[in-house]
Amino acid sequence: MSKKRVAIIGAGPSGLAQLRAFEAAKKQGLEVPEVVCFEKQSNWGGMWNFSWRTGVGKYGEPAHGSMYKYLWSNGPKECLEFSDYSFDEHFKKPISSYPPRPVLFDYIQGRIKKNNVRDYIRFNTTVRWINYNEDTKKFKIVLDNLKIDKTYSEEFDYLVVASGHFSTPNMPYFTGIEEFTGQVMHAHDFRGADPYKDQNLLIIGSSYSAEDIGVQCHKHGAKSVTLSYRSKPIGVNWPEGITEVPLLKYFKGDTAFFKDGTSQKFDAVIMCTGYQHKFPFLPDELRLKTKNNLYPDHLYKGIFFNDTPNLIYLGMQDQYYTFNMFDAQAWVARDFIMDRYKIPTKAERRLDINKWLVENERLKSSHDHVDFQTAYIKELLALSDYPGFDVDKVAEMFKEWLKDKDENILTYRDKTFKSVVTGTMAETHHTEWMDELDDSKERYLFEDQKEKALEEK
Ligand code: FAD
Ligand code: NA7
Repeated sequence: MSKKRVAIIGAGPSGLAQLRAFEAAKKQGLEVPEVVCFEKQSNWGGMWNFSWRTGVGKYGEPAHGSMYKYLWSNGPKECLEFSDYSFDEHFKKPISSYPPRPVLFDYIQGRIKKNNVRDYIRFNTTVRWINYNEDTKKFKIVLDNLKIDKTYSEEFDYLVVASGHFSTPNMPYFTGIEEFTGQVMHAHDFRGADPYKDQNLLIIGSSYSAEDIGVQCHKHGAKSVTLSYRSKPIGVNWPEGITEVPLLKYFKGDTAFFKDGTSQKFDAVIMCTGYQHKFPFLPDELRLKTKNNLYPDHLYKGIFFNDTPNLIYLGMQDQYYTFNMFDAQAWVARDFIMDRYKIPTKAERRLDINKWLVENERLKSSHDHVDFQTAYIKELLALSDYPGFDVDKVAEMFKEWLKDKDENILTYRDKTFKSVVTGTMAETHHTEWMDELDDSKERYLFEDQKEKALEEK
């Protein structure tokens, strides 16, 4: 009998987790299916693979990246640590709790390089379209090899969609915006704070992107940052130079008018208004339709598409937990594909989904959100042999992180946490975050040694 074939779309942290899950099974001596991962970019890492490009990539595909220069982890690294590949194993020394993007990218790559999975990835390959045949139970995938400009198709028994959901902007309209005299763009196209030095900047939105881009621009010399919220303000203790105002009503020339009757002139506007779950390669009946939330409907255990469970979605939730959640999901998906984990009937699956949806509706505070996702992770961990970790301790760290941000949004990244994987206490970074303008791996990892060597000379 020929081997089952599994297609994975995307070689970001979720797709790589899936590859790693199969490698782990192979190392245990189990026979694994044939796995092929399709990645439209020329390298792995998804969001963490920084690109200066905006608009389209080299081959005219929509640019995936939304990350920017000077991006530092927005939560403690101890909350996302792989439980089968610790920070200690990778860096060989304790590092701080909030590393910059290149350092986390290095960590992601470390685990994957240790397992020879690069061979399973077809880079520069876009998944263009998918059809599912109900009779043969196979997915026909139409692919574009971007480098040689060639379209072809292949058939698979399982499809894992790991294409991310923070890439297609949600871009609202505001009256008069077309006449605004400065630059208007979405956070997806933000590539660093430098252009906003000495500018008066308006940011629309009150979630992670608004908070972080606002703080980055303040740090790198914006004259003022004004955050405009729709539902509720972020409400932390903002430093002088950053203010929050209610929602923007309209623009007139370079002036923005807000709901509370105030107005102000601005040089630039950044819409930090979130992203759309967008799957242009999937037909209606296979497409996940959801807003960004902690439990998207139609996904049993947060991953199996209920109408067609051979279709698996990874990482589609709003995220407190990231890398370790993708791992926990990928391990369960692997066991289902390898017939080691059985799922109940469609009706039973629906009841289970509904239970989570009802619970999700009840959540009020950020602490409730953390507890909800923690319960979800625990459920996943019980279903596979992904190495367990102290999820309750991680939940405590998330709550500590929320408190730290409330107290001082400019210094929370100077705090340190203890790993639940190794017990190692993080180091204090050699430079306070507000004074650290260089986010390179070299400076982050080796600057203190360089300084010590100079002192000793
Ligand atoms: P992605 O990383 O988005 O990867 C998806 C991959 O799929 C990409 O490589 C893409 O090229 C590929 N792809 C998409 N469509 C196709 C197609 N049709 N054909 C072939 N390939 C395709 N998380 C944290 O833990 N800490 C942080 O500090 C943090 N900061 C963030 C900051 C920003 C600005 C953003 C946008 C996200 C941040 N995140 C952070 C969350 C981040 O999204 C996750 O950490 C992680 O990258 C999600 O992994 P993923 O594999 O699900 O998706
Ligand atoms: P989020 O977390 O989905 O937040 C989107 C924000 O945009 C949220 O504050 C919304 O306000 C706001 N929004 C959406 N539509 C509008 C309109 N029409 N007008 C005003 N405000 C609006 O996206 P982020 O980009 O912040 O974060 C995504 C990821 O990037 C995250 O995982 C980080 O790690 C980095 P609401 O509260 O709904 O009223």
